[in-house]
Amino acid sequence: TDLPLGEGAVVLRGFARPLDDALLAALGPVVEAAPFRHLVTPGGWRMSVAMTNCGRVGWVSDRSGYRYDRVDPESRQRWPAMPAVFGDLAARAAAEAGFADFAPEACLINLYSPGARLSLHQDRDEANLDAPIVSVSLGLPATFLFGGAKRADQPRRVSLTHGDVVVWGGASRMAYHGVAPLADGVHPLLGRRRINLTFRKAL
Ligand code: MD5
Ligand code: FE
Repeated sequence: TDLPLGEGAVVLRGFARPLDDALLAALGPVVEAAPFRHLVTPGGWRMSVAMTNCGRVGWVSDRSGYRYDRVDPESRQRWPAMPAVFGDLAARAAAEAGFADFAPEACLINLYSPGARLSLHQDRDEANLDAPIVSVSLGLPATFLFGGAKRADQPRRVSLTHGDVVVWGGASRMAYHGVAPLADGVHPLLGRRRINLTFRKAL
């Protein structure tokens, strides 16, 4: 059941569900090599969402700005490789939404604990803005805030639950968006957590 969210965004409800065990198994060694950490924004705020990355480059933020970096600033090593099960899922989801040959270099992994939120922003640190972004929701449900081309556009509230995959293409690629503070709860597989995998053509 693919439902267009509008403006080029397609929700694939439960698309990742059959792979949830495999995704979590692959995530283990990734977070062992590159643990979740709370990044600091250029303005000096500690993000409530904890992040890590896998793939050829990873998204990082610090006092100097946002960037994609080949190296994890914590370990000073390259980010862990993107597990095949991650890349394959992202490519299949993109193809389902009409984007052939989606080969993301970057997978940002966002960890939400109860209360964690992502304020309204655009994703514009990527060199390639024509490619879609694919996001995979796991664990506790989140209220996603889907805005428009301008920050002032009133966002729509969309519930994203375990296994949902969204392909953000077309006009939605540059839409303002965020995540409302995560409501507490317990997910059978992930406990009191939401994990979002965000796949991007960054280079
Ligand atoms: C999340 N992460 O749920 C989201 C999933 C981020 C971020 O926003 O920057 O790490 S990606 C959602 C997204 C990407 C590009 C466009 C749009 C949404 N959109 O048009 O709403 O942790
Ligand atoms: Fe974003």
